[in-house]
Amino acid sequence: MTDTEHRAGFVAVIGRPNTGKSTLVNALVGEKISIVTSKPQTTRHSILGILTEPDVQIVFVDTPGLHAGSARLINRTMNRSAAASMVGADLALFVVEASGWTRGDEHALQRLREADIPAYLVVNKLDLLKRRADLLPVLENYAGRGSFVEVIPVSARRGTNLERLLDVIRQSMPAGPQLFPPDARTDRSMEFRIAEILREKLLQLLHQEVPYGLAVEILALERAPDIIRVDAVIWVDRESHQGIVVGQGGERIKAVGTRARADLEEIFAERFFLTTRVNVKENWSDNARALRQLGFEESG
Ligand SMILES: Nc1nc2c(ncn2[C@@H]2O[C@H](COP(=O)(O)OP(=O)(O)OP(=O)(O)O)[C@@H](O)[C@H]2O)c(=O)[nH]1
Ligand SMILES: [Mg+2]
Repeated sequence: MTDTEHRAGFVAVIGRPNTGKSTLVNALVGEKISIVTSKPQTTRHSILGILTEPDVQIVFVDTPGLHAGSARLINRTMNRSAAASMVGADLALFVVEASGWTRGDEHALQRLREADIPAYLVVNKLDLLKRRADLLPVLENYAGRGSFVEVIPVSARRGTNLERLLDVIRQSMPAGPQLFPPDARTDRSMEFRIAEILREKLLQLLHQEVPYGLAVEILALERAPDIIRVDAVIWVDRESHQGIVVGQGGERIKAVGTRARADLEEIFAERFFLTTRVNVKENWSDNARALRQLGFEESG
C-alpha cells in the first residue's frame, strides 16, 4: 500500500454507559452528531459520525452504552444495536474512564471479546485525574485487562490527545474508496437529530426516573423559505410524568423548546419554530410495536 492510496473504514465506539463515547465522536468529527448528558444510557441508537479528509474517510459508529440487566425490551434493543455495530467494523475504540475500572467496564469488555476485532483502549476523562503522576499506574493497570493494540489516554471534553488518537486511527484504516459522500456528516435524518436534541434538553432538565421513560417523535417537519417548522410529541410512559415534563405553568417544556431551538439553529444554520406536546404511551419502552414506531431497529 502506498502512502497516497485512499483509506476508509468503520470505527465502532463502544463501552459501558456514560464513559464519554458520544462526546468523543463529536470531538473527533468536529460537529455535534450525538447528544451528550450526564446521565447514563443517553444514546439509544447507533449513530454514524463521518470524518472526511483528502486521503482518508473515517466512519465512527457511536453506540448505546453496553449494560447488564435486560429488564425492558428497550435495553435489549440498545445492547443488540451496540453489539451489531462491531460486526464488520475495522476497528473498535473501547472507551473507559481514567477514574477507575468498573464491573460495567468488565461486562462491556466481554461483548468486545466476542466481536473479535482489533481494539484501542481509550482512557477518557483524563482531566479528572488530580495528579499527573496518577496516570501511569492507571494505564498500566488497564492495559493488562484486555488485548488492546494500544492504550491512549484522552480528554474528549477538553480535546486532549485527540490528534494522537486520530493519527493511529488513520493509520489503521484499510485501503479503499470513500464510503459516503464527502459532505455527509452522519447517516441520520434531520428529523432524528431534532428529536435527539429535544431529548437531550429533556434529560438535562429532568431528574430521577422520568428521563428513562421519555421518547420524542417528530410528527411533521415543514421547510418554509426562511424557517423550519417542527411538530414534536414527547412520549412519557406513565400519566404522572406528563405534568412533571410540562412543569408549572408550562415552564419546563418551554425551557426545553428554547434550549433545543438555540442548538438546532446553530447546528443547521436555519431558523426553527418548534411545537411540542406531551402525551402518554403506557410502558412504550417494553413494547415492540411502540419501539418500532419510535425508530428502534430490530426491536423484535
Ligand atoms: N470531565 C470530563 N467529562 C467528560 C469527558 N467526556 C465526557 N464527559 C462527560 O461525561 C458525561 C457522559 O458523556 P457522554 O458522551 O454522553 O457519554 P456516553 O458514553 O456517550 O454515554 P451513553 O450514551 O449513556 O452510553 C457527560 O456529562 C460528559 O460531559 C471528559 O473528557 N472529561
Ligand atoms: Mg452516548
